[in-house]
Amino acid sequence: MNYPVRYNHLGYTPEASKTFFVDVNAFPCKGSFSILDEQGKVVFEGSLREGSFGHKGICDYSGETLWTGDFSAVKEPGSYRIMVVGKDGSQFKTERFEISNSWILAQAKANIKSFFYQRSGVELKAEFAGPWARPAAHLDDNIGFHPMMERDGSWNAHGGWYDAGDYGKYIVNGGISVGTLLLACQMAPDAAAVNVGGTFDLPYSLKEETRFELEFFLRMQYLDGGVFFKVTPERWDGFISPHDSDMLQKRLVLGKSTTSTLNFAGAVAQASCVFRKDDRAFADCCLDAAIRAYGWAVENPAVGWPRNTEGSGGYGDEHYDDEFFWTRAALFCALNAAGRCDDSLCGEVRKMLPADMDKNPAFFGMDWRDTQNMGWALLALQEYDRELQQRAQWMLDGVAGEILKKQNEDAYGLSIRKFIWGSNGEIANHALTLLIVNQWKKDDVLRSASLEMMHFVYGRNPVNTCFVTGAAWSSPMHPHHRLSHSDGVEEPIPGLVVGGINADRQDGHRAPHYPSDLPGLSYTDERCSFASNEIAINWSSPLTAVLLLLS
Ligand code: 9MR
Repeated sequence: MNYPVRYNHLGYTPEASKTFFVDVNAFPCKGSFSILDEQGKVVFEGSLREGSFGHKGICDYSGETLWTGDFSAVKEPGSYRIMVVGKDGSQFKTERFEISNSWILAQAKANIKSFFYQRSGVELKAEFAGPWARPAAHLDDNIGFHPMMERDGSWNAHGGWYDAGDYGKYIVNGGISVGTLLLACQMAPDAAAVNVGGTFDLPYSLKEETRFELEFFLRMQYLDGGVFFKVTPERWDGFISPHDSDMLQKRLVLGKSTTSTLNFAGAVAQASCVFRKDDRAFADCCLDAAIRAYGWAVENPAVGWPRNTEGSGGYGDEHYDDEFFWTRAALFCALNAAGRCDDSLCGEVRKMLPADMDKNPAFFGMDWRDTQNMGWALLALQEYDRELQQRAQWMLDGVAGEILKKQNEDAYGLSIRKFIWGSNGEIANHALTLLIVNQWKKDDVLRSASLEMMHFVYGRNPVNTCFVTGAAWSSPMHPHHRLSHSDGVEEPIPGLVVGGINADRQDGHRAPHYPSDLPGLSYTDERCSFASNEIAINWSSPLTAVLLLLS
């Protein structure tokens, strides 16, 4: 029998709304349900209502007819199951889940730790990494330039996070990822400063983990201010360890582009604000690097991506206005935070920001290609310039309203309208937009709506999967992730969110076994499915941010 109940496999929080759905096509039922406690005792009985959110009838992307059970009245922390009774009298009980305040923070910490596991070039010691310990490899501290660059010499591109399931290290994508995490540090400074802890205690906080990536970023800047695009193996690696990859092939530096230089500038300018109180020298160094990068981009406003995908992804983007906006917004905040509002550069970028805003209306979320929401968020959250702040808050308020409207029209409470590559990242980014607005609106509706989106990521979805490794009974076991497949450990590295449902199925040639042709069932827990089951730092970062803000 297909699993007929859609619920958050981790759990719910005591005070929030708690709903689940039953697919009544798969399980014709009587319309009543019970909540069972740890001893199997019925603690709540309720009736299912037809439809889910504002949606009634058949969910077009999954073919399901969903009815909703609401047990928000159960507030007592503990471990529970849902039970529904079929028309034929059969009973269906879910696995256990919790009602608690702690699962969100525990998941936030697991997510933060997943960045530690993505570290390149350094040893991961068993005391911190447990069974996933590994020796230092891919040092990248003395590597050559790609032949496309027609350039001799070598470069120190040590450190940084692997981007995803592959061993590339990219500035585009690294930028939006570290930028999103820095935004979380800014919005939830206390939570971002807490040590990660967990099974293999890590004495790092989110803030410190972001610094690991930022230090790699600083190494990728050339003397002229421009920033290299990526570190790539010559050819795509097989599913081997970093150490074995070192035995087989070289790694090379490739770039520079306007996008990589501006991703760098935006992110390190943000870093100069976040680190200013703790480490002024580092903050100044970041600000200086951001200014030099911006200067390069102004001189070189349309240098394209390197157009090489022989050993790593493309991240091709030839639209630069959004990156300029992000950078100018970040520089404006960083110069003010450094007490340099009288610098001519601060005045210059201030003058250009209204036109940047005209050109780059906010989207529902940000991603590696469209970064303008970072600009909007930074301006909405700053207090140096009231006019810019008000305009940015007004823009994002409007977007949040649209997200809420869309959420209520969808059977699963999503505001996305298509499942694309990395849909879980997009869902998390929409949730993050709501929580950014919540910073000044303090409206519980925004918080609840973002939690509803988390329910999808953690199990309440048509493929009945908790999309984060190591989190629940239904978590992926075979992510498209070279580190997880080459370490001899059966369990994948924990805390990583996979891309999730992707109706475009770009991996068709690898013959993955998708459960059906329906768009909403385009997910399979198989290693070959890079289009649905890969992990990536830019999907983990908004998820981490949302969980931290909800914790
Ligand atoms: O997330 C990226 C997605 O938006 C693109 O459509 C796709 C194809 O270009 O690439 C994705 O990014 C991959 C990158 O190119 C290489 N590392 C793995 C990334 C996640 O799959």
